[in-house]
Amino acid sequence: MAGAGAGGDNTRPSRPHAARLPSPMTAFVTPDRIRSLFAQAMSDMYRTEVPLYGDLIELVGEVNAATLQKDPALAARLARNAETERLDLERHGAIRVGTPAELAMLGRVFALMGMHPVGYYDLTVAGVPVHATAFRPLTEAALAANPFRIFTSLLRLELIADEALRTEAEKILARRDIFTAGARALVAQAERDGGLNEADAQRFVAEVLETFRWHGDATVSLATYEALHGLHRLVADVVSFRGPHINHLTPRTLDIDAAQAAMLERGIQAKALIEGPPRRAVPILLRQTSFKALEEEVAFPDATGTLVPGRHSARFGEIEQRGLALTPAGRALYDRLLAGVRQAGGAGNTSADYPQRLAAAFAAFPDDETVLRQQGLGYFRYRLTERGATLPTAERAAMTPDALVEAGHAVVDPIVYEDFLPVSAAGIFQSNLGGGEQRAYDAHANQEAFEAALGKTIHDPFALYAQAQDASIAALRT
Ligand code: OOG
Ligand code: NI
Repeated sequence: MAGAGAGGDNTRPSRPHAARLPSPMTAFVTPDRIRSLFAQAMSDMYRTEVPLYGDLIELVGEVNAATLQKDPALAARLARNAETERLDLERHGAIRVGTPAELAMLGRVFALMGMHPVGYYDLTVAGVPVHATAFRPLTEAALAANPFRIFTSLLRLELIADEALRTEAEKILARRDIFTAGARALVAQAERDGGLNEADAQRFVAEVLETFRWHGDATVSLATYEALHGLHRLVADVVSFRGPHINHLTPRTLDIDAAQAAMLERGIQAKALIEGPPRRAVPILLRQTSFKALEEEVAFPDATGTLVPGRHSARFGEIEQRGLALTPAGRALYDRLLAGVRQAGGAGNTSADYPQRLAAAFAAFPDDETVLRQQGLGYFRYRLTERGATLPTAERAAMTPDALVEAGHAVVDPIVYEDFLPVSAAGIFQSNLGGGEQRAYDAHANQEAFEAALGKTIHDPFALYAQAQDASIAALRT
């Protein structure tokens, strides 16, 4: 399924190259190391490209420090789940690619960084002609090392009814190579040899970074851009440039309401509404807010090669707060309550009373950790207390996880949601594409086609959370 250096599905700290000879000249670095280098390089690049992102990082850092200081129980919980260190590093980004070949190559690039496709997202239901996956680390150890993820969308040109324009878009995409020759060579080398040494890993990251860089000059004429834009803003964004520029990088905050207030205080034009569930005592899944895409100057070549000035909006800022990962039962309840609120309002989440209606609907969602656990709505990680660890193994093994918790022999913490939400993602797409644009596509989810394009199977997120929970339960008994 995953390519070379993938890091595997083990739940212990991964030592994928332990069997190789540790010669200092050839020793391979771990995929975790390459991902950390990459995440840092992306963050540094985006900070210079979009200075507002740097402001956002600072703001979130301040909010997180204040939140941890006010809430020692939360601080202790993060510490015991190896989340404290990763918090300051934690980001997700998003890109959009145009062809199956581009997606397949990205899948190989990300595999070398220990980032694998998890979850399938169909955005056509929200009028955006793409489907997507998130490339992310799979195991608890890899997530703790660096949880960097990239939400990756593939354009579905087949949904474009205008045949002439669709053919033209296909031709334009066929002409470009979004990867440098150096990146291609290093991917081939790593797959052949089974890894990269430190120097090659650094070169690899520098080469790969080029794929995600912003280009202020388009590859198409202004007229072509406008025609593509007429199909959908997103089509213009994907087709008109040399590569899939990173369109946002999102830090994780521990208190999104405080961060949202701080953004508005500093004059950052945050989106009016936070996507996802309402504020609760037990945060669930994912809450996100963004600020609008920047209008950027772009130079479009005319037929003679002369550059003609124009504008495009692509890049924006976003922050998110992550909570409990829900089981299929919990997720079904979430989806049902959210759909009810959105339908009742008639206009999605744009009406003024949406926050009140959202909160009212979610009164039906238990908001107590013990109840959530007992009703099987969320995934939890169990851990023996010091006292529990002194119990004879046979005695421990005879007790259920719940009985161990009740007797004070084990503590239990929510497993954090590491993925995305299709309705929220659609809201993010809509807001940064310029608001009210809604199209109806006569399409349906097509995970098979996406996987065929990618050349890999998508991991089921629920299975990964269940694996983490089960491993923690098994550890209570050993
Ligand atoms: C991706 C939007 C989805 C999220 O956080 O849900 C996303 C895009 O605009 O390309 O990033
Ligand atoms: Ni995002």
